[in-house]
Amino acid sequence: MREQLERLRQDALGAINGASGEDALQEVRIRFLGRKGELTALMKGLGALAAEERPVVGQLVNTIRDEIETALEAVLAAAREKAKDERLRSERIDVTLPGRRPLAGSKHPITQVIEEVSDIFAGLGFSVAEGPEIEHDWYNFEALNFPPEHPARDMQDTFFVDNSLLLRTHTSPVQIRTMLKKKPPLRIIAPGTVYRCDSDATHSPMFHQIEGLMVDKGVTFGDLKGILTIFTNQLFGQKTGVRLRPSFFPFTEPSAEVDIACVICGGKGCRVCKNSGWLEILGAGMVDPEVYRHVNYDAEDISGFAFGMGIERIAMLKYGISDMRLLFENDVRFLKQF
Ligand code: 2NL
Repeated sequence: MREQLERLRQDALGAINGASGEDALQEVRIRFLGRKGELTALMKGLGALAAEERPVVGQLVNTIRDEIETALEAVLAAAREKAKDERLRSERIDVTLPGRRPLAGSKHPITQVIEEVSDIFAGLGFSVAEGPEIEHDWYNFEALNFPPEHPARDMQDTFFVDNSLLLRTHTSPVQIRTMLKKKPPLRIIAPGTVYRCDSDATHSPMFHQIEGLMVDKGVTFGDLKGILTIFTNQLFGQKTGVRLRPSFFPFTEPSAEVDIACVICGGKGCRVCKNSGWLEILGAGMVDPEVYRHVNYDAEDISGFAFGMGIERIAMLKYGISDMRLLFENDVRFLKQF
């Protein structure tokens, strides 16, 4: 019996040292110490021993069980530790690696110009006004003193929805609506989308405009020139030259076209300014008394100026874009440059 116990001890310790991994060690435990294990089987032979031998061998069984148990625990703990180390190594995160940047969008250059122009005029006391893109003929043409047979009212130039509804051809109707709602003094700009029946390399049927309007007692052409000079200097740089040329619009009298010294050649003459040294960027003028009559303002009491500019043209000049169609294709490779 002692010999059998000694052999079992050797077998168990050998099996423990030869087992790799937790599962294999649990199997060793069951094989030797389990209820149907080898040590339990040997203990059944205790009864056959002489009475004086029994406690001695019993003691030996206990010692061997403890020894196997201790060896198992030690190897098991080492196996668990090793498994944990491997898991930590495989799951390790290098916190010094640069993070992955999420793809960020950017504002469309048209939106950027609208915001920049709006910010400049906000600094001059103007607030932003908005209105519908489908307009009544009266707000788009009649109130602005377009004569009934003016070519702009033609089907060839304007998208009509029906006899009297149309897609606004400028943002002036926003200012008409504002004047009908509010009394002077008034300082507003009206940015927005406008539509004209025109489509080629330099004209899009949908484009963007910002118009402005200032009405108060005693507003003069000098105020017009002063405000628009401050504006162009802020948008294109403090040293940008500005000039006014006489012009005509149905809704202003007198009217002027505002040029800036060419941003490309500085006034020497180049392809962009067609060798003139100047770029036209604004139309402006003193609001015609006929317009005041339509919105029930007293032209004897107040005066004011208005102006309008095309955003696409300003965006092209500011960012050096050579083809307007790039602004409408929405190719991300183009847009992400701004
Ligand atoms: C241009 C010229 C202009 C206006 C727009 C305006 C509006 C009202 C009354 C009088 Cl409600 N005038 N707007 C005035 C002068 C010029 O735009 O070249 N736009 C692209």
